[in-house]
Amino acid sequence: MAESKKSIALIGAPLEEGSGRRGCAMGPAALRIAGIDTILAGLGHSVTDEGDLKPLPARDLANHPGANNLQIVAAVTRALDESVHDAARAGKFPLILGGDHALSMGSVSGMARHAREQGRPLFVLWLDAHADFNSPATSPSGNMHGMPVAFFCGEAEFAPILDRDRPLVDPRHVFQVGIRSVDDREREEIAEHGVNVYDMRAIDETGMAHIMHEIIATIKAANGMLHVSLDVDFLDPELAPGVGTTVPGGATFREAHLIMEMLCDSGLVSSLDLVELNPFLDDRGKSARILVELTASLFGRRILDRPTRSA
Ligand code: Z70
Ligand code: MN
Ligand code: MN
Ligand code: MN
Repeated sequence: MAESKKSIALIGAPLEEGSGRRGCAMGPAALRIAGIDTILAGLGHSVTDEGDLKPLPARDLANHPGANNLQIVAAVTRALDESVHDAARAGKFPLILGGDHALSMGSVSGMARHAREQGRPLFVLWLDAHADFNSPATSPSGNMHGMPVAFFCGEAEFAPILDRDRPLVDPRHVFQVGIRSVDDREREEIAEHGVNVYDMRAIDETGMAHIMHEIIATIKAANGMLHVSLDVDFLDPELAPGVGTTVPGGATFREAHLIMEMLCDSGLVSSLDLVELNPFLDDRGKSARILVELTASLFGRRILDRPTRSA
């Protein structure tokens, strides 16, 4: 039972240029209005809101025909890499309020740098309907929110965005859960790089608890740190309609809640992204509120004051 009180840094990343439509830039505001700071403070954590990122223009980069808004996404990546790394080094838990999923290029790179300095491997839990393993060369859309996993798993094409040793994260340390919309080239790339994928079929056949036990045991055995990246479309669209790319057959509230409770008990999680929330498409704040509920469960809110039977 890891019942530790944390120092949490909220970092707003109102990026929407990585997706094909507007609206995600309002995500950080919606999460704040839904009360993310007060619910975490109410659980006994110390919460500091760092406000929204102020990226510097990436003037060194040219536009790229296969990567829409590359300069904007690169600027946010560099700024978030710094903010997340600074917060983690100061002993804080970086909680990134998104913003579209391209922002994970920056949050994961910042945590990868921190983990390396700590001499521990970084693992990534990717909760998403999509694999997000396209690159400028393979993407059918050019939208960079479909590329962050390829970015940190080492595709060389991304090197001009952030000058780092690649891969930033060992692809075998990436666990994708809830995947149900994968492009043809992504399917090949994921297999080639050895990413661990638990698609919806795996969840239905073996159950979420079994999958999470397996993932948690692997990370514990390696003394790893865990970054969690939660895309709103991981959830079923009936539950969370406030997202640009709804894909039917998503996770239920019970499955998502169980993940958060098991992660909380594991004590492994060091950072979190809440991404793809599009308040313009939401139903009276429903999706923002669900993200806040799930975050509260990750940070120790419990229904009964006892460990789960399986723990
Ligand atoms: C598609 C692409 C995507 C999120 C949509 C979709 C990618 N694979 N990712 N919504 N979060 O355009 O690359
Ligand atoms: Mn995504
Ligand atoms: Mn997605
Ligand atoms: Mn490749």
